Amino acid sequence: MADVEAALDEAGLKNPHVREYVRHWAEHTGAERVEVVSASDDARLIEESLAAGEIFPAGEGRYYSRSYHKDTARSEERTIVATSNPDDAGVYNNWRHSDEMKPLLTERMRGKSAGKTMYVIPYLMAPPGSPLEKYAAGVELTDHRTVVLHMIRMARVGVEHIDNLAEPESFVRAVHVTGDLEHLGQGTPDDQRYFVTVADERLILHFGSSYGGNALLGKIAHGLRQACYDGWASGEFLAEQFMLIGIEDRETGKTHHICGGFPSASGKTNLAMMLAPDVLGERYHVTFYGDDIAWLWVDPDDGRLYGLNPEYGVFGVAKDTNASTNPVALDSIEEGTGTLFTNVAYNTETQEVWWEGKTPHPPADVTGWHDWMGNEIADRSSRDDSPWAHPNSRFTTTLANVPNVAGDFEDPKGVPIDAVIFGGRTRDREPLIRAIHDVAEGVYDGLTLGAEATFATEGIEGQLRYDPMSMRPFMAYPEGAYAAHWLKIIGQATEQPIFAHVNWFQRDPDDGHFLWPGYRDNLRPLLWLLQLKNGEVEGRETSVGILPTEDELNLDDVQVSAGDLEKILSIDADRWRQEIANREEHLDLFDGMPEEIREAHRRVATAVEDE
Ligand code: GTP
Ligand code: SPV
Ligand code: MN
Repeated sequence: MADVEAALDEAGLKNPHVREYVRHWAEHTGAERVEVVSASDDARLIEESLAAGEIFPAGEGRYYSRSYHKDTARSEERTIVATSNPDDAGVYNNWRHSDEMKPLLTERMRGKSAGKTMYVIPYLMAPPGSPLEKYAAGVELTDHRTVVLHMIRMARVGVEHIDNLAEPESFVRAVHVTGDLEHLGQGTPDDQRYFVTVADERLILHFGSSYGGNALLGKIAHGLRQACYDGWASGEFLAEQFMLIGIEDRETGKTHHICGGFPSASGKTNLAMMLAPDVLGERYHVTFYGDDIAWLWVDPDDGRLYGLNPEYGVFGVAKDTNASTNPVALDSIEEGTGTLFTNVAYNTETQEVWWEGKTPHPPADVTGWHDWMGNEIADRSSRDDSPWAHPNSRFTTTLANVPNVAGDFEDPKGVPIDAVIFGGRTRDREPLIRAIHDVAEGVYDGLTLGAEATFATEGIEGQLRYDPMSMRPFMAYPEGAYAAHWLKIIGQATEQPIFAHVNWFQRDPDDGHFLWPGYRDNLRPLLWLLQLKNGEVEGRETSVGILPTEDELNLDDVQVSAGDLEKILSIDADRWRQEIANREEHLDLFDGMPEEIREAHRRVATAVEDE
């Protein structure tokens, strides 16, 4: 049995509620040792992980890890929000009663950390001093050292974050037990995994994965699911899967802030790290605030909507990251940054890493190269053209490494929001950008965000589905109440943001090429949106919003054909009429959708009918 008291004393961890929680779970999971972690332990933990063969060097000051091959993405099916109130059941939150889930998870975790170290990770999901700080403190317990290394990069980690709480018992209890990954029946009818947030007890119990959102509990389970619930229960804020950027105009000296939701693996990190196109680079500079989560609240003093990033790092998709798509990302993960790569391809001789799209072709000399599962590329049959890296392979780096991180990214208040955008992978229908003036229509637009699912979730890549506000996998309470809460929070703002829908992913139906070059060029439609808000351009009214005219959009040096441009700046009325019918069905799924949202739908439907 672990000497829990000694470990807690040694770390100087005094909060009696935290001590009791650690004691309880150490005993329950049968952990052999307990160790309290602070960010300053990183170098030692890295050494231990290297020595144990859990991670490998990937050049100077960078590391590589591989997860179990059936454990590479979030599982939506196995993810559950539990409470004691059946009214909390929504369409997407997979609600179950806590009386059912807590005993089930408790049983599943019993004795499962035997022989292992249980790491105690006190963390804070907010800049210190934030008005939302009381929702931000948590303690993750995990029996997986690589999870600790990730948490140190992704969250503010240290005993100081939980020892001086205004309400010492009020921290999120986040328990992660890995289990025997080789015998959990991932994806079979006998799947043993469970990822449960007991939202009304602020208790997170995740069993059966050591990957990403299943295991880094500060990020997805707390920062999104739990915070989504807390924001609603308290009536104080929104927690959304949103990126958050600043666009600085060096000519006017003004910075505007835009936040927005795109479903998993649909471009948030890339947008947040955007380097302005060369021709616009003298004038505009994009600053990074957040790439995956924003907490939004309204300051009654100035009536503005504020957004803050609760995270401290980036867990980014590797695929297609290269010097032309995202040079900022490459700088953020260069040697010496402490970056951890997961499930990319790895060269055991040179310690290099590679992923699809890093270079146009894989390395010609395959000596030493291994695919993400650890199989030697040289041993492959010539018919095997499966990717070297897993499509959901990732890099983990801390915000301090991101060259365009905003100077005030740790401002406890966050930053005032000028625009809210929604987008996703939509191969047709959605134009490059359409601005929405009315707030109810903006919220309606987010709720009816339809896009293709990606490899960030197991088993559903490419399926077109609705993903309200990009929160479908993280929704914690019923959608009707969620819509009402959005209207309430946004309604508190006296200076409201402009809403817009964007799409970088429209494709040619014949050859499948993307009609818009995307990435750095995505700044152009955003600049237009800010100009529209400031009354500098007028755009063109359509049934589904205001579109830029060709001359309003700055297109200097853009590689786009006239035909493709015309397509992404126009509305396909027939396709939209079909979409309205689908939305009708989608909205009918939800109980208690506010009348304002239904009205917005009717207005858009009538306009589309007349288009
Ligand atoms: P999560 O971390 O899963 O929430 O994803 P995310 O929304 O941050 O997505 P990310 O920016 O990591 O991008 C996911 C994938 O989309 C990567 O493979 C990118 O290369 C690709 N991508 C991002 N932006 C664009 C774009 O403008 N055009 C095209 N064609 N692909 C893009
Ligand atoms: C997502 O899937 O939306 C992510 C990655 O941001 S994970 O942390 O795995 O959820
Ligand atoms: Mn995400």
